[in-house]
Amino acid sequence: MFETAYYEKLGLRDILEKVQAGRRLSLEDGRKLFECRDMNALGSLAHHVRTGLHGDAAYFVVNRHVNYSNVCVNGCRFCAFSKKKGDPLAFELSEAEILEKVAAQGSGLTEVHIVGGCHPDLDLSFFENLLKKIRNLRPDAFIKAFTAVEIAHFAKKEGISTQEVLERLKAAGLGMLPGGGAEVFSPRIRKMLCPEKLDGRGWLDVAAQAHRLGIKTNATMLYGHMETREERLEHMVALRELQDETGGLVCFIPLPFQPANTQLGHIPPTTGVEDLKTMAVSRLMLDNVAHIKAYWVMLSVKLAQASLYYGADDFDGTVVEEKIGHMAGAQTEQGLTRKEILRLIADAGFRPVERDSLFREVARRAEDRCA
Ligand code: V47
Ligand code: SF4
Repeated sequence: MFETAYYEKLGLRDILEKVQAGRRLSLEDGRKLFECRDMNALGSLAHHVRTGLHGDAAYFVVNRHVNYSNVCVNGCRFCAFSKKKGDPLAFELSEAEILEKVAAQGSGLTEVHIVGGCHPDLDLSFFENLLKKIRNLRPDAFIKAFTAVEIAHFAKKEGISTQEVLERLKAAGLGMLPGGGAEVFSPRIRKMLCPEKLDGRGWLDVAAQAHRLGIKTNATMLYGHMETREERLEHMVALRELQDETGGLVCFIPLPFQPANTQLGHIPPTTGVEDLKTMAVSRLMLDNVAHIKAYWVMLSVKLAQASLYYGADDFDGTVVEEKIGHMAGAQTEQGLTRKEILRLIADAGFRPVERDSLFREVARRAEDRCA
């Protein structure tokens, strides 16, 4: 139960009324929420929405990340993962090495998450063959692969349309696109931090095209670098508009910037309060996106757990091997076991629900429950 007088005192009464009535918040409402210093009041609003959608469920997935290569033609200033060809830290996995990683996971793997840099030489046929082989090797695992940025890169490299790239990859086994590469759509920020990369409009267009082809996507937001809170809100509103149009967004993932080993190493990491605020505002602004992910790799496990009270309903997954955050200084584990995730969610007071990439509940036989 909300105390209206309390929200009145905070200047948030109209927002409380909108949230209670399930009405859409404006950009100005988002500004006020970011300015609110009362974390309990803000968290309660987000928790109300989250609980209305998902009750006491908190989702997780048994997944594995695979980065096929960190060689990238772009040089985003916030990225510590990408390297140029010939750099001692550059890597490129062969098809056999990728398949070995996918095969090494015990039974019960539900999702394979595959991304890499925009590689100058790898052909689309390499990825088509790879997806086909993964599908044969692990018919039970859903393939979530290639950001909208990689899709646009493949199209440019092959001299074909992004539509054709998506169609060919879908035929080879692609299930959905992960949410990376969205960063913040603001042209001001992209010009400063990632001028070579697909622009914000381009990201939204590829996502919309994927949705129209029946390929769902996630969407991320990289925050805590040089963007303003206003630019974060504009990013959320752009995604909300996309979702109104296509309905193809599955999950939104706010990613706190990890500064180490990047060209922005002087920027201090985000604080816990800013992370929780951003989580809560995301939940409240993105009224048409069902799921908000607390990606423990970047947030820390403890803050991801707390995020479940600030609008998040998803804990992501077991991950197994993570490079993008860790090369930028993330101090978290490489992976969590299913058992650890169950404990973290239950200890936070939620009901753990194992899901697949599309958030369909996974029912496990006891013998298929990997550690
Ligand atoms: O696209 C790059 C971001 C993304 C840094 O869809 C950084 O389920 C923080 O998209 N600090 C990759 N972030 C991760 C990603 C993701 C992760 C988990 C689940 C899903 C999903 C998607 O990481 C990149 C970029 O936006 N990134 N550098 C950095 N220094
Ligand atoms: Fe390349 Fe992605 Fe890193 Fe940008 S964020 S440099 S596109 S790997």
